[in-house]
Amino acid sequence: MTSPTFDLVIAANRLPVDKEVAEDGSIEWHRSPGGLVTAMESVMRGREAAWIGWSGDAGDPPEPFEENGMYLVPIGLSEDEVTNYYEGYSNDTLWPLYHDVIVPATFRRRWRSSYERLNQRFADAVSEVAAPGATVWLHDYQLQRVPSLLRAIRPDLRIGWFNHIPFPPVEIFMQLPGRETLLEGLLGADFLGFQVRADAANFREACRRLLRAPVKGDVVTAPDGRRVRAAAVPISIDVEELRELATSPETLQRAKEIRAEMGDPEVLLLGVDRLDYTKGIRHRLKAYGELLADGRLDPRKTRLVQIATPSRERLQAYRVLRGQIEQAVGRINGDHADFGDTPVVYMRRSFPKEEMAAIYAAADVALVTPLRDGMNLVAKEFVTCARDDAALVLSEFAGAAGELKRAYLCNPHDVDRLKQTITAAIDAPADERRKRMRSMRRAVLANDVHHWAEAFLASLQAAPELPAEESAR
Ligand code: GDG
Repeated sequence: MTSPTFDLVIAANRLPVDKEVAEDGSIEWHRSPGGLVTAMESVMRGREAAWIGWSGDAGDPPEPFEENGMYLVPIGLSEDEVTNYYEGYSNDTLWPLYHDVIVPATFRRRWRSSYERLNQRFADAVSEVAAPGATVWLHDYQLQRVPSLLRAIRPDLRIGWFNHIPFPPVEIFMQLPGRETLLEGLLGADFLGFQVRADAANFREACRRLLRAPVKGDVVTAPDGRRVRAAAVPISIDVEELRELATSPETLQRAKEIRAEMGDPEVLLLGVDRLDYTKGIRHRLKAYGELLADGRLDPRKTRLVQIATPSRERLQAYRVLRGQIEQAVGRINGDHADFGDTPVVYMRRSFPKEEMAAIYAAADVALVTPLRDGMNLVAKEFVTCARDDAALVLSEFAGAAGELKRAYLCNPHDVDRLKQTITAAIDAPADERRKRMRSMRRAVLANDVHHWAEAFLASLQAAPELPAEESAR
């Protein structure tokens, strides 16, 4: 049977749905939580589109199916491929390497060949459902070989790729065995989108240094002579939808209850992260623990709510990190808790989005302190949901710092300064915090997720030239 074909094809490591097995054994698919799915929905609305991705289980993939008006094509991964392509090369080689080697990157030759095989499988699957001349939007570090593998079989396609994570400086990228292969893989695209300008510049510099590719402005000339544009298109959130949720009477009521359940603290600090070593959770806890020990914060009147969503739990680095975080939480509470007063409220699970909005609305100060982060959507979500006089402490190493310039910016490696920044945010006059919050809200509104998606597609259509709107600026 031949498959239907589409003018827009999206490929990402994961499908936009999660599998759930009902009590009677039947399979149901539910829309995955998370920004990418929301973002892409706005692009796909009213268009016929296909999405290629892994279902999340090892074994034979289910047949393609339709869900929510979208044609979904599952890619199968064997147990070995989950270990080698996904946990190995993607999450234990590329992820640490692209995040400033916060933990050392592991290099294994068999991971690399598995990555190549999977990227070929994705390219074949895209080719199968792409109509002649279709637009293809590839996502993220798991699929860096797909652009050139796809172009080799389908030169008619317009191919774009967006990187959700940072692209490292060439001195770090150079450590990667077979590094040229990835660069050549990406240069199969027409347009490459990055979170911030520095990432795009790092990529172009890597091409110049390691492939001797000519670079002019944003444009790299690939070894086959094609011109490929690499530029920043910062991702965002659905501001309108989230704002509506955050300002609903139910959410505001729930925000009050959350504070009351914690004994109406004077200062409610908040951290929301995947449990990942890039997020700086340990540094944040260290700073908070010291502020309590120094007597700068009163453990009876202060709470830090830390939500840590479980992530990549089979990888050693993540298991070690979890132990370290839980030890730090235990130590802080052991030193400072009292009956009814628990200075750190640590929750290692995820919450429905309604509850998340209420938690954002309840907090006084959000601590978004990653050691390195492509963008960090939590920062933008907080700004959208928070009270007018709440404050955001934000790491300079998050892509979001480029847009949220009025946050209380910090270097999370510098624990003393981090402590000062946290207390500055807590102590600032409400008026000052309001001014900053207004300015950050404007910044988030000016670039919401719809704007992001349109900007990416416009750049892809216009590549290698600038899209008309941008060149007019
Ligand atoms: C990668 C890049 C880039 C978290 N806990 C819960 C929950 N979340 C949601 C947040 C937010 C998302 O997960 C996390 O997004 P981040 O941007 O903070 O981080 P990564 O997962 O590392 O994402 C990052 C992003 O891709 C997009 O390009 O910004 O730099 O690393 O939306 O709200 N959502 C719900 N319950 C939870 O408990 N419902």
